[in-house]
Amino acid sequence: MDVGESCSTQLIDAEGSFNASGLERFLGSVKLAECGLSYAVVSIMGPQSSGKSTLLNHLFRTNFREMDAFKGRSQTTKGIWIAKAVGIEPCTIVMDLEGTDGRERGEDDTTFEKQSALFALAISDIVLINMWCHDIGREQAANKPLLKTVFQAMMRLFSPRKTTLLFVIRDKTKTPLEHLEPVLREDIQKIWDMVPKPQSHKETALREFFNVEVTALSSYEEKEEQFKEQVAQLRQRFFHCTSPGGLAGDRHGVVPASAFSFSAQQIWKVIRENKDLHLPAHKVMVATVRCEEIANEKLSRLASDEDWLKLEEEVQSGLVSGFGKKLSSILDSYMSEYDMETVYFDEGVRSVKRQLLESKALHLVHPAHQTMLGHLRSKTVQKFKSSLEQKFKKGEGFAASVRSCTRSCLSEFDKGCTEIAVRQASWDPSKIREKLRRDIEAHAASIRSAELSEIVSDYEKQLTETLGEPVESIFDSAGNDIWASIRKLYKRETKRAVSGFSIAISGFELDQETSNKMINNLIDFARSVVEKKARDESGKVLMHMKDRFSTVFSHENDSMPRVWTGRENIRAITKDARAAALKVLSALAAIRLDGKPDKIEHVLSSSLMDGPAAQERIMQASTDPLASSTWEEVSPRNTLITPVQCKSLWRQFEQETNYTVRQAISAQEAQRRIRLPAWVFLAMAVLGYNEFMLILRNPFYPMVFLVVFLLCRALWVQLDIAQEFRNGPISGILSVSSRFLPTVMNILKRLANEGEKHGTPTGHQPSRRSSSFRSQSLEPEAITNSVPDASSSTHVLSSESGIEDLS
Ligand SMILES: Nc1nc2c(ncn2[C@@H]2O[C@H](COP(=O)(O)OP(=O)(O)OP(=O)(O)O)[C@@H](O)[C@H]2O)c(=O)[nH]1
Ligand SMILES: [Mg+2]
Repeated sequence: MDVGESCSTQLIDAEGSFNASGLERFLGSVKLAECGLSYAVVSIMGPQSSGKSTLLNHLFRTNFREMDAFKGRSQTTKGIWIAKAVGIEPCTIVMDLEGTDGRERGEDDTTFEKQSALFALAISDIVLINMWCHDIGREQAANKPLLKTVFQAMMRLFSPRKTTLLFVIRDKTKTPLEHLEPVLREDIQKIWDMVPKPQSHKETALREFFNVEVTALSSYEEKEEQFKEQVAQLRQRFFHCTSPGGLAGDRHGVVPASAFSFSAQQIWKVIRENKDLHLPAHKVMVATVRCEEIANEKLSRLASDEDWLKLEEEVQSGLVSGFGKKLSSILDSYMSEYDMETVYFDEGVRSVKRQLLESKALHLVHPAHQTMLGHLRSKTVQKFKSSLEQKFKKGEGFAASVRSCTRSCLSEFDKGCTEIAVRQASWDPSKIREKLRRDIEAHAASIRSAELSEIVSDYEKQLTETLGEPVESIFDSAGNDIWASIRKLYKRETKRAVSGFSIAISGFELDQETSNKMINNLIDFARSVVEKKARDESGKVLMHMKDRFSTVFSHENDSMPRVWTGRENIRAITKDARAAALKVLSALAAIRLDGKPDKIEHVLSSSLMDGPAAQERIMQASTDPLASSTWEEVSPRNTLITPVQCKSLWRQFEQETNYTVRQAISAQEAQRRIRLPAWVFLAMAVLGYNEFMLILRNPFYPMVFLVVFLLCRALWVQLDIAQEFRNGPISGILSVSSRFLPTVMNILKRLANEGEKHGTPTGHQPSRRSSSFRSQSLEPEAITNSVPDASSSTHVLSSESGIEDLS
């Protein structure tokens, strides 16, 4: 119930219920929370109907209910009422207590009296003790039990400060105050001495607990003017009473105004539970609770702060410039609000709660800071990637580029960390920095390995090109010492590649062991190229041998194709050709990159080239050097063709080349048959001289001779007599005789056709055909004298009639 400006409100009712909501409303309306420590609490105690409410209303211009003098003296104020003093600075809260010794509660029920006295002492700076003047010095005075109650209550309070007890003597008589006061103080001392005290306060003087002040007022009923005047004087003492030396000058242990409501509630709760009231502990408790409340309120306001929420959202999508400053200032504003609101609370408590608030607030914003660090880290990694690529492209050494980029990126990261750092926090970004360093190292390592792989593959490609085909060509040319040439090529190209490779990897500053390993790998690769090529060629060894055989067998020393005239020593030529082929077999039997001497050629030559004699030797020696799968002094790794394989290859080779040799022999024999000895020509000249002269003298004979010659020649060509007789005279005669007549007929028919055509306007045509006939008819002779290629073993001869014949 609010009444007027003083907002008089019942704080505790007669049953002892605390009106918390009423108090909150009251404090809100008087704006006590803004006062900090600058407020005073005054309460009044005294016998029932002793004019307490009347005094307070006059002193503080409050509106406490007073007894209506015309209705008799009965209890007016029940419980405890609270109001604000009007016109007094600082803010003064006035409490009007239920009178003591009231007949309404009965003589024995002093519980509420004691509880309210204790409550008033605990929360008031000044307690007015209202007493009748005529009670002073009286043994059975009404104020004695009251004082006893007050002092006993004080023993339970452990108050850290001195409360002012202002004794207000009502209805003062003509006896001056100077005489009354010593008597009153004596009365008070007597009661103090009588009050049982705890051992620690046995000798404690009253003044150590209270400031005792005494004042006297005239009767309000009888001398109202004087009463008002004296009250006005008394009122002056309440102005700025909280200043040092004032009635409420001792501010130790004052609860901050914002905690007044909570503190009062707690005190009343403790009093009702009949527990001792330890005010210092209570003060700490109040500070703890209030500071916690304030801190929680700040934290929840921070969590929903618009600036913070906006910042938090921005952080999700990338780096936010000025993050550290913005966040620090938001946090700062809430921390300083907390500081302001808790300034009057216990220093220890508020600083503990401040730390707690700060740590909770930092906990709230920490994820955003971490996200920022994450952005910073990924941005730095990207920066490192691009700057490394640029530097490397410019031709700076890889290791040097990595070093300088790492240095600059890490220093940029450190700068970024300083920018996003929150002033209130001491978050250590070293873990993220370490992660960043690992990211950078991992990227550098992956680029290093990719670049090195590319270099390796470039040089491997180069080696494949510079060794592969040249090695193949060496095998093809089948020179004198194939492996010496290969070794020379291998050494030259490997040396060149190794020196280029060493320069290319120097920028990576690899340790000696790694670079040596890579160089060795490259050398091994070069070796493997040669070995692979040798292996490939060894798979085609038979072809190489036949090629070589064919080259030697079918060509003269000057590489011209050999024409079998009948004078050649085919046996010797065959032997030479086979020896050359055996050399090829020997070369392809094993890899000889190390240049170690071996006996492969010797073994092959002695076992395969010496013919039956060798076979005989082998039979006698009981051990065939080629009946083995390994070569002496050659490792299996270097073996391309085993001795056993060589033997079977040689057998196959002989079979396939025998045909070529036979062809050569046949050609030679044919040549020999058609050549007449010289004496035949001499005999013919001597014996046929007369006939020859006869023919020369008669011009008809040469003409007939010419015609006969041409006919015979045409028959020779058409019947391919040389070819027919190649398979023996009998089969030749049979074949020629069966084809003789049709051929003659054919020739005559052609001649007739030619003659007919000769008579027509385009008669020059036959002569051309005839010359063509002649020129073509000479060709087969040359062809039949050449030897077919051993490798193909199939030779196609083209005759004038267009018939294809397999020889
Ligand atoms: N004799 C005398 N009577 C007074 C004085 N002041 C007030 N009264 C009268 O005493 C009666 C009680 O006044 P209240 O102010 O209600 O007294 P109270 O102590 O608040 O009474 P409770 O609240 O019931 O304990 C009223 O009739 C007043 O007129 C005074 O100075 N002298
Ligand atoms: Mg009253």
